Amino acid sequence: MDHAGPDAAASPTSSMTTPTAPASPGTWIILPTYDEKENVEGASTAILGVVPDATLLIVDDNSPDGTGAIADQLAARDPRIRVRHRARKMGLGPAYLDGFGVALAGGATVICQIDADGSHDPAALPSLIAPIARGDADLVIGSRYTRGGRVEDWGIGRRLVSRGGSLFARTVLNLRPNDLTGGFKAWRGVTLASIPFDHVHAGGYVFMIEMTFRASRAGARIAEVPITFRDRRLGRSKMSRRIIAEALLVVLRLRWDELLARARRVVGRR
Ligand SMILES: Nc1nc2c(ncn2[C@@H]2O[C@H](COP(=O)(O)OP(=O)(O)O)[C@@H](O)[C@H]2O)c(=O)[nH]1
Ligand SMILES: [Mg+2]
Repeated sequence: MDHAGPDAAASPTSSMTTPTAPASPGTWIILPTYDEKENVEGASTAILGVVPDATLLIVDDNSPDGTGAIADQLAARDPRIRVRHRARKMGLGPAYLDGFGVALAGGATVICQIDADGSHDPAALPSLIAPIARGDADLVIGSRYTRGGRVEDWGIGRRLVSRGGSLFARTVLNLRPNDLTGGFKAWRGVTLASIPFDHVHAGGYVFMIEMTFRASRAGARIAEVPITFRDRRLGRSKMSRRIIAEALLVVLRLRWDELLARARRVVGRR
């Protein structure tokens, strides 16, 4: 894949130890926001402090608290920041797909996903980007559940949902990564572009699982790098029972559809 070429050339292998990422003009960071007025500026500053030549795309679902207007002010001050405004809250999955589409159309070669609430430390971005720039992986998961990864501050309920959801999806979908529910990831642009977005079922957070599943089945090389996840200090989580129920159903449906397609192929061959 010649996509690894320019990135690899621009990235000395010593980049792992430097505080900022290697020169990465093709890198886009997608930051979805819904009611993050206390967080959006701090997150943007922290991200661009670590990857100064990346493009930061904030995807806001018309947050009632005015996050979108704050994002516009940030973009007016800094040409590296762009804002995608969506008409209303349509869920995290569609917000990400929208952002991915904009990034790919803008020529992104590496696309990162990160939460706006400080749970994902931007300082880890170089370690997520490096395996892609080196040509060793197509999708890198910032992982809480691999050796060296951690979760801080979450109560037992939230830990169970996250860890249990990962285990459930891993078993049902027969996937290798340990952290399937996290939202801190880096993608090779061409890998993301090879996934047909209009087939993606996910409205809510099951999007994280579904995209890793689709990438894996498409033959992507997936790596996990350890991260420390911290609960948000400001604002409120948008996680809900509905989102958890959707995740269970979508995981089962993905497997069901796959088995059905396989059975049809066997019958078709007869
Ligand atoms: N654009 C958009 N962003 C969302 C939506 N739901 C959640 N987010 C953002 O996605 C990120 C993760 O959400 P969060 O509530 O922190 O989930 P948690 O960390 O799993 O509790 C945050 O940056 C949210 O602002 C949505 O419907 N649309
Ligand atoms: Mg969060």
